Amino acid sequence: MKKKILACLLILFPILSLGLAKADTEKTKYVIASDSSFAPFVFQDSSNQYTGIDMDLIKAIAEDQGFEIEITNPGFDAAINAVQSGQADGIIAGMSATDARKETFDFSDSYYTANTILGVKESSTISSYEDLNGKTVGVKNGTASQTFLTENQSKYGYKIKTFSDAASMYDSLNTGSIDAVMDDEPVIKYSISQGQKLKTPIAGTPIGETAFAVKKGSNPELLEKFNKGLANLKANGEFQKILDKYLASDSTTTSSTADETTVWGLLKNNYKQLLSGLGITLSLALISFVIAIFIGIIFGIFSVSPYKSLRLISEIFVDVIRGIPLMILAAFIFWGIPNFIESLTGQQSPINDFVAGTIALSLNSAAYIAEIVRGGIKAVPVGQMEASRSLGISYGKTMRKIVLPQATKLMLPNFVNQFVIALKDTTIVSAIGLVELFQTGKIIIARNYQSFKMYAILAVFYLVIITLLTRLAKRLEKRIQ
Ligand code: ASN
Repeated sequence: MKKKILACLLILFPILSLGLAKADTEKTKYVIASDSSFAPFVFQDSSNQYTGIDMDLIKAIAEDQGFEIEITNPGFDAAINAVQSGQADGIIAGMSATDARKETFDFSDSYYTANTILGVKESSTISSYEDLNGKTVGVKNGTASQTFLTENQSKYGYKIKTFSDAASMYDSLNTGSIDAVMDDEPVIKYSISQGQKLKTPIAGTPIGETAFAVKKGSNPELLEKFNKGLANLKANGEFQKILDKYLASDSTTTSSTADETTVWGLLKNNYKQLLSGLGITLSLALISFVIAIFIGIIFGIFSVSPYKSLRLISEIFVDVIRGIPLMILAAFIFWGIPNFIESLTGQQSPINDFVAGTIALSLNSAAYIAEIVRGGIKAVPVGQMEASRSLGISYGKTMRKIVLPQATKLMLPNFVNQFVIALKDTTIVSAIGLVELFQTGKIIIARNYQSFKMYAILAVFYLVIITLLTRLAKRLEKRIQ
């Protein structure tokens, strides 16, 4: 067993460490993580740009204090993870400075005070927490609202359903699969002002001051700059202007446009974003598949090797990778490993989300390809190997010249199949915040709540791409055969 674990680490470590970037000690630019949809704090405007109080505020502070920022919007839970694992230097996402969070984050001075509040459909009869008995309340994972719900669950007897993003939560409320949602008061009120048919029957509960945060003990200078910048913006009136822009009753900022209610409108308004998501999806699938073929063939050949140790290595690789769900593998590589390295070395070692996604997909496909290769080689009658060896031809040469050419023909259809699976699996790695096609769709839905039409568009996109690529692969296959 010990041998197995050691061999497994030996296989995985060099592959995983490939994508790890060296941490910068001297920072010239800060990566700031945020929510993907939390209007009016952060949301996409009609031209698909992230905007909102938090976006304007951090940009104004960066300008005031003379530092550069790169903003990522993977969603609240993912943004929290990003800061904890060193992928990002700070988080600004309408985040409440709760006591529990103060254990792991250092917070800036407050720039807002928000309550958590219950939102129900306009037609709902729920008018008190007692009415929630037996009902299901939706909440975003990792939020202060979730803590509030968990703490009061036994008192009121509701069920809690957690969501990774606001779009799926509000969609579930609209479709009736949950009875209520718990979210920040300005957020629910803003969506009502944007035409969402919701109401807030119970007064909100304070959950803490809204503030910018860094990982406890990291980037103290960034926190200091934030505080100084905030004070300056408050003094010169800029901060109030930002608040008024999004919160004043005559505010003109909206998170959706009128013509996003038709399929044509959705396509017209979002085609650039969708194509860029598609580009990421295709790159992820293609690059990871090429790497997977390479690794898969090596392990596949190992699995039929006359040497026991090689067979063992291959067996461990296939068992370990096939035994871990892809989403966990991606999360482990993206958040887990940098976090582990930091705890060992004290140095932040963030890994790029595309690299992490590619490694996860490559390893996953490689395990299946190794099995395809093993099956293909095994399907070539053993007599051929024996006959060749009895003629004095070496094992390697027999493999290359006699067994592999025949096995390859048998494997080709399975390779095509595996590629289609890999392409579909790219949607799973969106969990680490990678904005591929599926995540792009979810971000668009978070803005306009057109889930039926948007998911239908996504389904057609995947269907067309997979059909085209399968046809192409079949043609290639015929040619090779
Ligand atoms: N207000 C939420 C929290 O602090 C943040 C969010 O949902 N973006 O948990």
